[in-house]
Amino acid sequence: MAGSVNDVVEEARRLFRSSFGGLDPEVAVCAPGRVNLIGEHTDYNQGFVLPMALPLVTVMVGSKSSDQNVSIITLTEAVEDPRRVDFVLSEDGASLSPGQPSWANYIKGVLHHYRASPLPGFRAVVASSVPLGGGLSSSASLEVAVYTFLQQLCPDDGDMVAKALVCQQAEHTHAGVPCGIMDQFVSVMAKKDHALLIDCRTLEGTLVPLKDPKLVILITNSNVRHSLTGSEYPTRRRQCEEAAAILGKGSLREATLQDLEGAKEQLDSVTLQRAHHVIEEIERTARAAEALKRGAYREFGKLMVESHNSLRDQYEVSCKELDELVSATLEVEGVYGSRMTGGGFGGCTVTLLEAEAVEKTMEHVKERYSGTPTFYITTPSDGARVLEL
Ligand code: GAF
Repeated sequence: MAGSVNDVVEEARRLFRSSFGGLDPEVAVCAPGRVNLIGEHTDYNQGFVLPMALPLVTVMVGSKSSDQNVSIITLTEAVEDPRRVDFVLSEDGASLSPGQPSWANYIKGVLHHYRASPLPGFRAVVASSVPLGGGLSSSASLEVAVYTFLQQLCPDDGDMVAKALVCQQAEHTHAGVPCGIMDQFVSVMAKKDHALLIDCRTLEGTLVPLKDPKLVILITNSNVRHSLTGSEYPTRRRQCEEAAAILGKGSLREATLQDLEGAKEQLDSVTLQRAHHVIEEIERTARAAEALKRGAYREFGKLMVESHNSLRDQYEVSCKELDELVSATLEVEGVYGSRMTGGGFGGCTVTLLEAEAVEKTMEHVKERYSGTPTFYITTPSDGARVLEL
């Protein structure tokens, strides 16, 4: 995978030195992006999700300053200018309101909701190997990296669930995305060689071993992002809440297909479809985690395909490019399963396959896909951590 953690740190460190008077940063942290193996659009319905952290990370290096001044430079490609922001931490928090450039809002959001005080000023450089807008949680990895950085400057009580919740809150208030908890939770809690089954109702994570030299997890980036993303996500969330309310449930996690059948007359056909996906996907994810524990890859792969089809037909968050990638991938022998991953409308697919089949799968997909794919052969990695300098 392109850009090891060390490479990203070195790049950030060089820029820190050249931008801030030649001094070395005192703190370095990183937080990973994620790929979700199964359990899509279930987190904000209190259901199960099964993501794993990637070796792709957002890095933050920096040092405390003796005043309240904050200066942050980003090395992340494809964000809008300016690449540097400077502000003063004020008592009333005014400097932490969202504004331009938008990449800084994720950082301001975490500063705003941080769980300890008083926060000192600091200088920092942010750099990332997580592709921006690729559906691999570049934003959650930034939020969690910022929180981990602040923990070194002004320690909190170390509660990891609270940390994930603050990062989610930052995304809600400062990026305007009403996301669930999956991305931030896995970026905080993940462990190398494991996927993480998250119960989004109790906020408990269960590690599921995922290390087998005969197995590969392949991410394929469609390299498209449809502009629907912004409006469609909150719409889906609202439809789910409406369905749960009509069914008289606190969330769709509490609902069954029989409940849905019984309330058919009160639900419009679209809301019915959305709820159908969520109820089945929650159950499918629990079954998939069991299958993975048993090493039943074929069974797991079948559930991945069912998940994709349901996201395409019932939840309607796939797109032609993702469908093309999944279909082409499934044509290759040795592929257990493949599906879109993340919010949808572009971004990536995730595929579980025999290690021996990787080369021919990538060749085949390159040939069949109408766009230009990018591949990542990936392994489950650790969550956010402090790095030695
Ligand atoms: C995005 C959100 F940020 C997650 O919380 C989750 O809802 C996902 O879409 C869909 O499963 O990544």
